[in-house]
Amino acid sequence: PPSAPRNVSFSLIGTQLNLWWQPPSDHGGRKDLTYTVFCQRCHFLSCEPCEAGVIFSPSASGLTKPAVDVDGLEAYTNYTFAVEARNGVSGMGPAPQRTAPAVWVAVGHAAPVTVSQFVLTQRDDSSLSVSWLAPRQRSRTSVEYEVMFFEKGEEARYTVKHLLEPNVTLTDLQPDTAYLLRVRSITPLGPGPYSPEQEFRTLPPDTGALSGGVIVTIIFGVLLFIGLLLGLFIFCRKQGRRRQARPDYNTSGFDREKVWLKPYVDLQPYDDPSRGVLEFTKELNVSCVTMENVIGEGEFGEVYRGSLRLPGKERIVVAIKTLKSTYSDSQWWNFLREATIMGQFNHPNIVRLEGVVTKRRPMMIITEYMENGALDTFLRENEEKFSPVQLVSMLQGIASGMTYLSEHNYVHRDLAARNILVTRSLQCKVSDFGLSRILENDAEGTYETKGGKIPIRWTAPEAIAHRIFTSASDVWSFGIVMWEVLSFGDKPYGNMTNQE
Ligand code: 30K
Repeated sequence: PPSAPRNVSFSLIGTQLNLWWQPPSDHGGRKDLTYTVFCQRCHFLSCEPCEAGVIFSPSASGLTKPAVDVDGLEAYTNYTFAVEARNGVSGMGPAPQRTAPAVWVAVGHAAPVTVSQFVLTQRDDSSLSVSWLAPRQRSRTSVEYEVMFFEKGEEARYTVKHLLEPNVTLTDLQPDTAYLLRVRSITPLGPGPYSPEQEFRTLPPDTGALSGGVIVTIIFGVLLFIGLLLGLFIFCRKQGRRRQARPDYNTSGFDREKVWLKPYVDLQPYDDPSRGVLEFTKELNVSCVTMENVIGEGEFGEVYRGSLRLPGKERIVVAIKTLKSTYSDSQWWNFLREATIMGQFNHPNIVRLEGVVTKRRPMMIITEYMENGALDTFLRENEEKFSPVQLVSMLQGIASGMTYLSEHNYVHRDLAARNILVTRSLQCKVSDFGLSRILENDAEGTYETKGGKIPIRWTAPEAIAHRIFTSASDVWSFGIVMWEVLSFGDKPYGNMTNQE
């Protein structure tokens, strides 16, 4: 029998995988070598054989060439692929290792696909309804469609519509006129190619006189509609009154649903910052908190790994930021500010606050534990180990956290890979809030005029020059983070000085 194939490699574009490998070093002295590919779908450490929807071309077994294309993988799913070499005497007698080490493939977003098979579902003299075949979708990938249409011969005056479903109704069209439309699908990986142009024509204007019966029907219809509107209006007013009369159950302020999409509240308006903290965070009993070992440096003191055991709840692993005993007023203020801000957010890509200890020393901010630590060091330590799709899905997570922050009117001002934390499953979460005044302990906060240090390499020009920090300048920093991530943690602008 042959030995195992060598160096199994792959490339992944969207959900389309290409696998190839090198032939075994020992063919067993025969010429009837073939390969078989085994596919498993994995969730954490448990794997099961791939379902029938995964298609191998030319086939999964009996391959004579050392390569195969795999289609029909599901987005956001992990797979392993093992390649076995066989020949006519495989299975007879003791066999050497004939399967190459399995490769692990983490599929991210699906790539957009060309849409086809347009059908005109309805039309009249001013509208056209068209649907098309949704690309074969075995995944939860979000797909949107972009329709571009224009009157035939008037290509320069086109209109673009975005849709979540594979159909569109174009309205306010000219009667008896031909329209051309093109459609493309868009996934988080970007837009796909446009479909070929499709031509549809509106009906000629309807000039037929209305018969008496039709007029009576229309009058009834209009009356019924007005009645419905009135009913709805009265119903809504009653509901509104009932809601106003209802008492506010939760006065502790820890009900995060309440702050959904409302601007975050800063500590600034409180005379006594400790009161502000009470409104948005949970004061924990120190006896529930166990500190284990130091995992890094925070802005105000050491960060520990530890555990939190709340009464009646399971023990959870947490990170504990401490405020060193020699704190200054401004450090104390920023420490409380970070907890207050973090306590108002609730999003999968924002580091979650478990609670605070402010009544005992050292003061502590207790947050979720992130198994892979800070993104910049994590990438540097794992250079070239992730596929572009994995890197882009990290960035997608950061973008989603930042979108959430901007929706709550929060400007981060220090978005950088060093301030992003990574979970075991490579999910990225934004951290380091409340530093928006002074970046006291960020080593990158170098340039200083009145108003504090600025991390030059990450900061938008208008923020450097005029201190105009907005969500738009956070977007600039996100651009720098994209560069950091795709370069596996290189320093932006390399060896150039901040001045350059
Ligand atoms: O698990 C962790 N949860 C955290 C919550 C961690 C850190 C923070 N805040 C820091 C974020 C980065 N910023 C830099 C200016 C300072 C504040 C909040 C956290 C860490 C961690 C601790 C200190 C610095 C950076 C990250 C963490 N480090 C780890 C290292 C780790 N978790 C898990 C493993 C590990 O192995 C080396």
